[in-house]
This record gives sequence, structure tokens and C-alpha cells, in this order.
Amino acid sequence: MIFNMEMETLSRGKMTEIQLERLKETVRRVYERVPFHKQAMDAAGVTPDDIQTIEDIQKLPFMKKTDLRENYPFNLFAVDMSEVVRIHGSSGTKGKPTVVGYTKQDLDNWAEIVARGICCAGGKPGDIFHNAYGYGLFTGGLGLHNGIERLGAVAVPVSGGNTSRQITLIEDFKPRGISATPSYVLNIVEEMKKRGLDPRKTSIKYGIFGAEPWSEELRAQLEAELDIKAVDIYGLSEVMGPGVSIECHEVQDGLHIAEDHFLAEIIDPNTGEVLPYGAEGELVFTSLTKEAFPVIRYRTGDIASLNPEPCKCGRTTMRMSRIKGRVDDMLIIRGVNVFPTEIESVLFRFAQLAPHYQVVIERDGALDRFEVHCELTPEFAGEAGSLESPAVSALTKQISHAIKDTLGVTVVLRMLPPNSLLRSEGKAIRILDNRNRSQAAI
Ligand code: DLL
Repeated sequence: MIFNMEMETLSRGKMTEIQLERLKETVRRVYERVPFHKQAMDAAGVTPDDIQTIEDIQKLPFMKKTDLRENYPFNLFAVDMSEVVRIHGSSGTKGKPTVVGYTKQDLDNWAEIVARGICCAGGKPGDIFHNAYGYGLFTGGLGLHNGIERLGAVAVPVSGGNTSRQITLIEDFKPRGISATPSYVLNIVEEMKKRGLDPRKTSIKYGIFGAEPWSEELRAQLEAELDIKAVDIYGLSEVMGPGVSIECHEVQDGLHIAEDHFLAEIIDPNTGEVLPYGAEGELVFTSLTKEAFPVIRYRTGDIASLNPEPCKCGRTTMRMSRIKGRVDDMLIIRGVNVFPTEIESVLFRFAQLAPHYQVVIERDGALDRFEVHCELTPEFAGEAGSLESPAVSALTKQISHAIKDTLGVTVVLRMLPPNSLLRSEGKAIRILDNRNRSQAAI
């Protein structure tokens, strides 16, 4: 291992000391350099001098995605454009894209964080690494890329899509590591099987999967199908990109936060109140070293909990749970809160289903109707004969009961023939909301 794990094995006291020093510096910098932050802090009646302990962070106002949109494109940058060397951003499906910037030092830190993360995931210098995250404004491709190179591994910058070529390159280059969204990896596995290849026989030993919520059941499936260790990587462009946190391959129980660079809090999404360790709520991050685009108490919209206990792997960094889902993706079905990952957990227990699904919301009179579209495996569909067969009806009933028993909600299950659902090449679209469309049609 080329990375000394100093920053990952500090005592809590020492880590807090480092974080406090960096927090003070960050708050001062943004107050002096970014009008948005000065105004927000003035309005909250807080100055940089008020940050004396780590808990004082709670005096600072939150930042939200709308703040990025309102300051589009560069108004939240804390350095002159002459110091910015890279721009990334979100796809902007809901309006203007959100734009973030990096200085040379920011890119350097990011590469270091990701390299450290790849080690944590079981990677080592010399590995050939197949990087199937999209390259472009999205941070996944280039974020992983720089970390792979920094580690001293061989980056294969294949990007997302062109699944057939992905398989040829895996066959020919024999990578030890792979990264992609979990839903795209499923797509790659399916394509391998179509070609008559055994996915368990590839050279791949570990996968670094994230950028979208995924369940333990999907992890189990990917590990079994590919005979690999699959770890979860988390991040968001506003805070940096991939690598904000990552699981260790030894324990795979919570994602180690790069705490020397990011300070995490969990808040009640409704009241903004800070919640204790272990409680589930919205993740909030403050960057501690970023130059071009520092964030103060950025509300991620992601639901998780925090665990400060040292890990059996030897790391002492705070761990966050897997993301349950986004606040915006929470379905309220007859008063019960449900995340798509919870539905996924139930569906993926059934071997008769292919690991693809979508929740479709329709307007049904004054009510919302929640349909879960699932796909039969080719084997089961072949055995069953038709979608109307008793075997398919029995399966539908069994899954409906399982969803009702586990989640306490009733949904309409729609069984589809093999290969009906759109395959993902990046982030899977788990919820299709047709409510406005059907309203418009009326
Ligand atoms: O998705 C960064 C990334 C790239 C992470 C590659 C991991 C791997 P954005 O496009 O800005 O950045 O989207 C960020 O994706 O707020 C979460 O809602 C979701 N997300 C990211 N990682 C995970 C994960 C990248 N491991 C948004 N589990 C975040 C669940 C995730 N959701």
C-alpha cells in the first residue's frame, strides 16, 4: 500500500482538532470572498470569529441546491477564474445545471482522496482498472480516473455505454478493478451472458459502485454474479465528486468519510435540527480544504446515518450508512414513506425476476397509483409460457404479499416479459412520475 493511512487512523480528538482548524479557515475565506456567504452569515448574525468549537458549525446557515442555481454559473466560486482549472456539474434535468469548479490544488486533493479510497476498496498500485463511469461534466469518470492514476494503477477510460466493447476490453485487458453505476454493471453482466461468457470467470476481483442508491440485495447479486467484492462509493459534485466516502473491502459496513476534507452532519430534513449519531436523516457536508468551490453545510438531500465507532478494518474515520434514497425520491404511499431501494430489497429476493425495475406513479382520479414494473428472467418466462399463466399469477401474489409484509404498503405489480425495461448506462431512473402527464392529457 503506497498510502499511509495516517489521516484514516487518527484519534477522534486529533481529527476534530484538524477539522476545526480547517473549518475556521474555510469559513473565513468564504466570508471574505463570496458575497453569497457573507450575506447568508450576516443574515444569520454569525461571523467567522464565532466559530470556536466544532459544534459552532451549527450557527452557520445551510446551503441548498437552489443556491447553486441562483448563483449560476460561477458566483459561488471563492477564487478568481484564473485559478480555476476544471469545471464539473450536474446534468441539470430539473432546470439549469449546477456548476462547480476546482483549482489545481483541489484536483490534487481529489485525486489523493480517490486513490486512498481505491486502496480502501481493495485496489493497489499496478492494478488495471476498468472505469465505466461516464466522462464529461459528470464527476464520475474523471474523478475516478485521476484517483486511479494517482494510485499508480492503469486507468482504462472506457466511460459508460457501448456495452459490447466494454466486454471485449474486459476480456482483453484483464482488469482487476472496475467502477460503474451498479445498474450499469447489471447491464454488462447481462450482455456477457448473452455472449455465452461466464461473468464469474473474468479477471475482475473488486468493483467500486455508486452514484445511485442500491440495496444490500443488489450487492449480494453483483458479488455472486461476478465473483467479486463490491463496495459502495458515494459523492456528489457539489461537495467534490466520487470519493467523499467509500466502504472498506475488509468489513463493508458503512462508508468511511474522508473526514480530513469533509465534515458530515445529519439533520432532520423538516426542521434542520442536528440529529445524534445513529439517527437517520439528511446528510449535510461542509468542505474543509476546497479552494474554488467551498461548501458550508450543504444539504445533500440524501438520507443516511452516521457512526463514529472505529471500524474493524483499523480505520477510525466516521462512517455513513448506505444511502437509503433521496428526500425527493421518497414515495408516500397511503401515508407510508417508502424509498425505491426498499422495494428493490424485496424484489431482488425473487430469483424469477430479472434485476431491473421501475416505480411508475399514475394519477388515478384523486389518488396516486403506484405501480412497480418488474421483468421476468428469460428462464422463468420460458417455463411459465405466458404472462397470464398460473405460475406468473402466483409469483405476482407472492411478491405483492412480500412487499405488503415488509413495507406495509400495497402496490400494483406489473410483470413484464424479459428485456422490456430500459437498461441503464449510467444512473438508473427508478421512478417514472406520470401524474402531470396524465393531468395534461385530461
Ligand atoms: O454521482 C458522484 C459519484 C460518481 C459518486 C461516481 C459515486 C461514484 P452527482 O452526479 O452530483 O455526483 O450526483 C450526486 O448521486 O447526492 C446521491 O443522491 C447520489 N449518489 C451518489 N453516490 C451514491 C451512492 C455523483 N453510493 C448524487 N449511493 C448524490 C446512493 C448515491 N446514492
